Amino acid sequence: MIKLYTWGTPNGRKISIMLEEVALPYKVVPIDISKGEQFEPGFLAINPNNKIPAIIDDETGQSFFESGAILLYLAEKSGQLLPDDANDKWQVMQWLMWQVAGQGPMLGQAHHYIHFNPGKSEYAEKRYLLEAKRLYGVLDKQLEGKRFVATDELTIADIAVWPWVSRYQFHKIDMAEFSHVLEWYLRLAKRPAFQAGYRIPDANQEIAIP
Ligand SMILES: N[C@@H](CCC(=O)N[C@@H](CS)C(=O)NCC(=O)O)C(=O)O
Repeated sequence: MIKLYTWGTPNGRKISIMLEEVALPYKVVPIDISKGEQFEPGFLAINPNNKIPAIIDDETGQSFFESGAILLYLAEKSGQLLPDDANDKWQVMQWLMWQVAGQGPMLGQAHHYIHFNPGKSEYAEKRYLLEAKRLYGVLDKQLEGKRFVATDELTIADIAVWPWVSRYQFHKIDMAEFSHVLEWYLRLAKRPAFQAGYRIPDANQEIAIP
């Protein structure tokens, strides 16, 4: 059994969607980051970086933090969503790193300045809006003529990128401008595992549809 420490945010949803896709049994432990539960000592023992998501694998007693590392761990454990073929595997790694080092952090900053604190810094709003558009442009080009981000099949790269795109309204992206991203986003939104994983830990959350 995997214990998943999470909240209803893009990084948290990466892992609940992954667990649903690979059908590994898991138990959800909600960590309400709006109440500061990520700073409690019990959670610090699991993630010294005080952020969700984190997991404990009851089979081994090991705990892991950082969504990219957790996706890799679960792919290896389940034998799914990370191809064996070296070329394909490194395509997945490349787009996974693009997500964890670029798309996620930049869109996260866009949310802070554009969605949660508009009017605080004109410079930051412009900077992160421009960067969000640039990143959508990169993803749109990558998805042209392709069904999935990294290879011909669904992989952990899609699972990493999609939950951040699902917050397109927070970073004020008009999805109509990125038709390949839009087609991919809507297609994955129909998958039962994406729908179930999106509703963790709050069953009332609905996927935004442009
Ligand atoms: N690099 C980390 C980022 C995790 C992260 O930023 N989590 C956010 C929610 S999406 C969080 O826990 N925020 C609480 C805080 O910053 O105090 C990962 O990919 O797991």
